[in-house]
Amino acid sequence: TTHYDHAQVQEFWQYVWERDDVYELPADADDPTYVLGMFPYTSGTLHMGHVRNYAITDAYARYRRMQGDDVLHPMGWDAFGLPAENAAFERKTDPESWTQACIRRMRDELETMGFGYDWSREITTCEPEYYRWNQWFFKRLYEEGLVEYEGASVNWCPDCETVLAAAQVEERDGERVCWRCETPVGRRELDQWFFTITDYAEELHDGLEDLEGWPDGVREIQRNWIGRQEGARIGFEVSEVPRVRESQSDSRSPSEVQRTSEDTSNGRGEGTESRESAGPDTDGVGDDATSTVDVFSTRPETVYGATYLAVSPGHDLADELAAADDDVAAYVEDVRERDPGEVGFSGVETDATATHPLTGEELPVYVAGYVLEDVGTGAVMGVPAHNERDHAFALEHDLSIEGVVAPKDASIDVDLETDAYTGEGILENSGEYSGLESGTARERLLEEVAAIEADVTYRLRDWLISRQRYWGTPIPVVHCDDCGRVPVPDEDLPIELPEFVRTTGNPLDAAEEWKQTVCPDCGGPAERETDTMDTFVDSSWYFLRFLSPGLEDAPFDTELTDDWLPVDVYVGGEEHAILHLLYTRFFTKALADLGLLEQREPIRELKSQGTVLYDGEKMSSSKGNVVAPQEYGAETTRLFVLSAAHPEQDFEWTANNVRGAYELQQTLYGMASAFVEEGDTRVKRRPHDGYLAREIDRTIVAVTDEYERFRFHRAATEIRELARLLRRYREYERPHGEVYRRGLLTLSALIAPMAPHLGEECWNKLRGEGLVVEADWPTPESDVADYRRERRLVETTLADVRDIVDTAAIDDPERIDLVVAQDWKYETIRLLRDDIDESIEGADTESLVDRVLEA
Ligand code: ANZ
Ligand code: ZN
Repeated sequence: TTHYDHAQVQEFWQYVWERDDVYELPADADDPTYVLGMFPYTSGTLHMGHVRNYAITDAYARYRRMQGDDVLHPMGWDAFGLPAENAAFERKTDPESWTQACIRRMRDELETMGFGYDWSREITTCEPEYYRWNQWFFKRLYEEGLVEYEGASVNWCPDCETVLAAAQVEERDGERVCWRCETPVGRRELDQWFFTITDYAEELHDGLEDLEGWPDGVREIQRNWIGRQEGARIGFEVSEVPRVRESQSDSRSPSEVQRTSEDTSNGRGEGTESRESAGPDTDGVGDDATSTVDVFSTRPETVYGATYLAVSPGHDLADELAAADDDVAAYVEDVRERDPGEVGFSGVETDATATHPLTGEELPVYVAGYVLEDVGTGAVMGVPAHNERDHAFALEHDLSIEGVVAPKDASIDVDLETDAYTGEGILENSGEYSGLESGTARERLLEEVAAIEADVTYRLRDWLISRQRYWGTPIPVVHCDDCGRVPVPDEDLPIELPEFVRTTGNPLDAAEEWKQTVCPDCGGPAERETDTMDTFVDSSWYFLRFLSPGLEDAPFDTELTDDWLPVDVYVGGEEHAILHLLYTRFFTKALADLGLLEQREPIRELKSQGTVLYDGEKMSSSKGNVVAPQEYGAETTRLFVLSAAHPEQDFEWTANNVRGAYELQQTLYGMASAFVEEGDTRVKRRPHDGYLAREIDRTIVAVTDEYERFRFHRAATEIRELARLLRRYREYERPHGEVYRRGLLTLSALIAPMAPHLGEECWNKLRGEGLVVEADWPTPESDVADYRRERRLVETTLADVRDIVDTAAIDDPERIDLVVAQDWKYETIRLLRDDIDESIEGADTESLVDRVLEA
């Protein structure tokens, strides 16, 4: 039969592959090629985005395997997270059962698509064997000083009932919304756990430069997110800081007091400078009447234009001033509960004054909501003349505006009463620096003034990992009245989740029995931390676990990671540019500093795959425009998603294009079947068999090149062309048995990475034994080093012949057909080409055509 019955063919080969363990990494592999697709979130069913993602990694993994590499191509489940909790709530089940059901279904779907994974390495993040290592890492990071616990004004999603990391808040139509449910996000004041990713801001930024295997777009997004800014730190003496009353410090818990003396002005420091040196000198607060407040500025040369100092409501100075001044206290409290959008240019003047480091002038000190707690030092010098936000603040609070930079070009109109002038120019009203260009003044100020020091800050915030939800990794800490926060000893890990209870709020809070425990330090009563970890912790290191998934006494085998990392090729959706891909870089670096890894970057080559569209919109269940992957059979779907476009481009799902993929399968299958059944071949060689043989070689070289570059769509085009050529050859005459068979076998092998069932079926028909997944990648028989040049030659020759035919105005359509349509005669024509060229001028064209035809 010549009809390709995909269901039957799929089932059969999937059975054989599994029986023969063809995707299992050989035990003696010493440096396998690591091909990884971002593991799926266990949402319930596979969608077209997954299929595209995994078709890409699978095609590449299969290609590398046929090239002789040992290939590590594993799969697992990103199984923690809020959707499971919500689904469990709605369906009156529990997250565990729901998630396991999702996994069963999705694993089935992946297998139906014929993706070749080493299932012996499957990992599931919601299982204690996995998440115990999240707890273990938490403890190592904690010991290394990379974990902080602190009160912060944080993003809160009222719908998900949990806080969100900065990177999980998205801007949509000018509103700040939850990345998951798109609900507008509010603020909450809460004690939370953070990983201090900002300690790595510099390395995360600078390392992007060397990630040559990453798309420029992703690197740019990360660069912007990290937001490196060069500038200066300027110290202002602040005086008349009222004494902190004794009762104030008594009311704090010991841990809070300790934190204040350790931390920076802005709570969580930004940038690379040590925390201790940042912000006001808090030593002895309450005793001294003065302290230094550092501000960060990108334009230190405007320092003579500073007319006030402003600190954020979260700044330590704001705390101190609030303790003595009810107005300040009221403002701070009010503004920290408000959404950032509502804060505007509100502020409150304080009793303190700041001394200008150059003029000695006394400047008013404000607490102002527009000064952000975790940007720079959390304090600014207000330069209303040259900074738009300061200008707006000055207008609102009636502060003076003093111009110190004039545009070089005198024709530029500057009216500082209405607008700030933010450009560069010539300094004025700036003491000995007046008359200098801004750039020069900046350099000299940095050199000459002790209070002004070159500095770099980053926009990056620390990673808030606390979630007030059940379905995640319990944070391995207990709260003891006497000892404070105490990490759970390693030997008590994992701390497993208690049974799920349906309740509003955080189910862990309601799990009284689980919550009540004893303090590992003093043995007294203590409560477990009820926050769980952001699920992005799980995905930050899963690629390491795949190397030694069953390991019981360590998260991974360091001997293997040293040899096998980084991941050679990682493929996933472009939406992960910051969240997952930044966290995973951070984790790798932190683990390297813990001495657990040699590598400092996890991924050598990254491919971010584009979106599958339907009627111009992203295909997604929320839009109701989903084509189920199973609708067309594995082969058609895989071939189509790979041949439609370059992996990084979006493409449109249309029935018409899908048909193209379907027909290619039918053609190949039909040709292989007919060849085997009819056996009508020729033994004696004819000249054009040589051409065909070379076209087969040329296609091998071309397709190999395209696979190397992930251009599956172009590989498919080459395959299609060779198939067409073979078919025409077959239609025209009895084919040469050996050449034609090699052509068909080559096609089966070349298409196998993209359409493995079809490849297997044809290969089996033609050879009767062996598996194409385990076959060697085809190699050319002849030397086709410069196949492109040859191709061009053939094409121009064809064009010449067309010209000849045209000018000859031959009206015998059959003859014309013969000349222009029989591609396989190119070679013969090419041999004649020099002849034709020589005699073409003024020659009898009709006789030329005759000569061509005779040949
Ligand atoms: C004084 C100054 C004068 C500044 C001037 C700019 C221009 P942009 O402007 O986006 O590049 N800044 C520093 N820390 C801040 C904080 N915690 N919250 C809000 N604003 C803060 O960002 C750099 C500028 O943002 C800094 O340089 C500072 O204002 C302000 F003519 O300092 B500038
Ligand atoms: Zn939400």
